Amino acid sequence: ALSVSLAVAGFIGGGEAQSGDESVLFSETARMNNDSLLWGPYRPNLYFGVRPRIPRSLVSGLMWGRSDTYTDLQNHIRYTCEQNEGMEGYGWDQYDTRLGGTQTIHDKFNNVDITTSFIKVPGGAHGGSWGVRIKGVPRPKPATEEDPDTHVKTMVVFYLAQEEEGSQLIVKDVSGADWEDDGFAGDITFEGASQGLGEFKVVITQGEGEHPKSDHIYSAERNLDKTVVQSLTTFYEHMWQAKQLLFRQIKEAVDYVISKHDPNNAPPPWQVYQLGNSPGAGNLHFVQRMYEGPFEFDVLFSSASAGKDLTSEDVTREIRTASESFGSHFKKVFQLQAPYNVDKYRKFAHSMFSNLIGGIGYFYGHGVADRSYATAYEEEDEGFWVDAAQARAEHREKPDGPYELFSSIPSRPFFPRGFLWDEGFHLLPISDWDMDLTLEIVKSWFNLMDDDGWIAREQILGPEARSKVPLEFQIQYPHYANPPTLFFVVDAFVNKLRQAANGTGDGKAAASTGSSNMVDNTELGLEYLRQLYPRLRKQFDWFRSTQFGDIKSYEREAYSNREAYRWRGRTEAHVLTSGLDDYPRPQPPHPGELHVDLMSWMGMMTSSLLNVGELLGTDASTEDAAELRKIQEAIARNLDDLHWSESEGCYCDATINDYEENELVCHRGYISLFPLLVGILEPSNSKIGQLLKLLGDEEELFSPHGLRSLSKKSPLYGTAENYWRSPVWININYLALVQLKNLGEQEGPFQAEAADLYNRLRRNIVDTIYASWKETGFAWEQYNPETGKGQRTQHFTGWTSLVVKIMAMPELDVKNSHVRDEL
Ligand code: 6A9
Repeated sequence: ALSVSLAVAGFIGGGEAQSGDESVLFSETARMNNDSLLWGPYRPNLYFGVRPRIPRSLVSGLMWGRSDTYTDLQNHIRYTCEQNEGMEGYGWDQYDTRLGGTQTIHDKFNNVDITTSFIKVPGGAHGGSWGVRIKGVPRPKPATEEDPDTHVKTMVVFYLAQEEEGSQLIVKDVSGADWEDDGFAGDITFEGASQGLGEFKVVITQGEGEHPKSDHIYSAERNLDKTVVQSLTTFYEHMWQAKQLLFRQIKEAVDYVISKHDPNNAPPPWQVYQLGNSPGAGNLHFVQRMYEGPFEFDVLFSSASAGKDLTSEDVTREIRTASESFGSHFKKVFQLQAPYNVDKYRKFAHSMFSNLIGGIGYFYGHGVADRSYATAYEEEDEGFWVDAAQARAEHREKPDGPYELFSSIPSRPFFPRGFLWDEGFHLLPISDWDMDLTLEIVKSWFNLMDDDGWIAREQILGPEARSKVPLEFQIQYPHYANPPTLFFVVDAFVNKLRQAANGTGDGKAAASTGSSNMVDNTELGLEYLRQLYPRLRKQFDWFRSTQFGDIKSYEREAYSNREAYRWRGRTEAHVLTSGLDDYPRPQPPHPGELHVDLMSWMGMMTSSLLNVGELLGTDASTEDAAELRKIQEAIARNLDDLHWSESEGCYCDATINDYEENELVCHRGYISLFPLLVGILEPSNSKIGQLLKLLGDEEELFSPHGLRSLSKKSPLYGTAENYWRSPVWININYLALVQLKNLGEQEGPFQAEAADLYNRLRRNIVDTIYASWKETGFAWEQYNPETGKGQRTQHFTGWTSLVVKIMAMPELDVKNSHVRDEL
């Protein structure tokens, strides 16, 4: 734990000499961030779970399930988010990482709608206090032959676990209670202390709600209509398996009942499953309640150094304040544009954004990496992918870390962990909302960079995260890349800083609708960038030294600077590292292959570094600039020389054919557009015309639901896994929209065409995502280009949430351009 905190501090300090003032300012921002960002529902893999951004600390979680029958409860206790388990949508309707927000969970199977309203109150020296109001409203339950009872009964368990070794959590004023003793009829208070949190108190209020009644004789033995608390002491390693632990404890309760009662005349399930009451000291505490009908209670965490205990009245007030603030902040930050500036789309936009930002998690623990640097991983020879697969099968991986990561995630039920290139997209809407939070996340990712400049693509940290992923998918390889989309975020920050620095009064405010210290206080922002720049540069150098294309068989002289690139780690069927997993590539794989998407990303990184460097004007960045400009020119030239196909009118991957010659391999689709998508083509570049033709052709990429990943005319369209071979992906469509808008807004040969495509694509995308959301209650990983239906991963609230930015982009006026055309 200690080494992790030091590593984090390392970024701030940067190990470099700083002027005293700046470092003071910088740590001031760090402190403010820590205060309002310490706590959160940072366990997004759970329907609801709170933890602080401290490696081992106080964690908590919510479980519930209907307790009408014996089997329901066993099979349908909700805890971790899962797909397709009879949920009619769930997620944050409003959420702000600094204030809190409200989540609703529509649990059809369990006949209950749950609301979790989480709020934070700053104060004191340990990140403030927080509270959550948990509310359940039963759905009407029709009587059936098997189950004539129309009363909905719900078991609710809230648990607290203290992960930090040696620190305890104690139920106040109670110890050594007898198993069969009464439970609690009033509030339950826990007291605890730990290194990171100081002293604190957690109160679980009695709240409202009826216990189910039963006239079974068992009712006379135990007072069953109260809240019970079971305090346990367990190992840190087991704590994440809280649900299994609960089952173990429930089984104990069941065994107890069986030992005393005839199984043929058993008490009803809500009595059988009631835990024994054993409150006291421990590091894991289950608080269990059985309800019939609606219920509501609060969990109130009060930091002692705040000097004042949080109350339910505070929670009521803060829920209101958070909601009001969310609404007005949203209006300012995302000004929804016609035709989406009406209420029904606002609600949708709120939900999409809130789920993205409410999905932010804090992860801690070991990953798994193979740092053997086996020769086969150099992928130099023909047949390299066979040798590499063999080397991987030798399993030379080892635990890697521990690391900590603060990040958003693609999907709570299915991928509740950090993905490098997804994160760059996630942070674009988040940076509009809260730039300081964004920069905190960027920092967290760059703290994961190793000495060579590598950042692992997928962050599966700790046993809980790893338990969801088969071993072969857990292993990270230090020669595998992933698109450097965090550079987009850095660019967004640089542009805001520029605006703020240039602007006076109004301009300044406009640059920072998200009210950001880093933007408002330009010196702070620049200092952040000064510390980040060497890391950006290092990652860039890592790409250049590990993902270079082998162009020795080409006429090397012609290709200045040898700018040409190849993703490492490809197999016959996949280039997972590219992010476009099964998008068709040259076959068979060849070590002389060149990938146009990677070349484009390198161009984008180069421009971004130049952009940062120019703003900073430091000696180092000025020195770098000349070299970077040379690389930029070489990439522009080589893109055309190595990747442009005149006959296809688009960009293509290249390989070495049987005659040892460079040969273009064109699978028309997203890859063909890449230099345009990442924004490295000059608006006057005549090739854009041909790319727009491909993009806009309804027989190729343009569908009523967005751009297809592969041309409908491709023989591989919709084939094999069909993951990136026809479906519509929102991240790529977003990039296309940004570029089309750019072209549509400035005079040039493609202005009218681009504006028209932009307007139509924008509507197709928004309407498609909205319709699916309306119908299913969820955002989806991708959309079917023929039907528009959301598909693959459900509740994919990662880059699909870019729709919020898209709705805030203005429709363009194409009329003028048409007039010009007619003239
Ligand atoms: C494998 C299976 C429970 C695939 O959104 C994350 C990534 C994207 O970065 C990538 O571009 N998704 C896209 O092609 C999802 C990847 C999920 C891998 C999970 C393990 C575990 O089964």
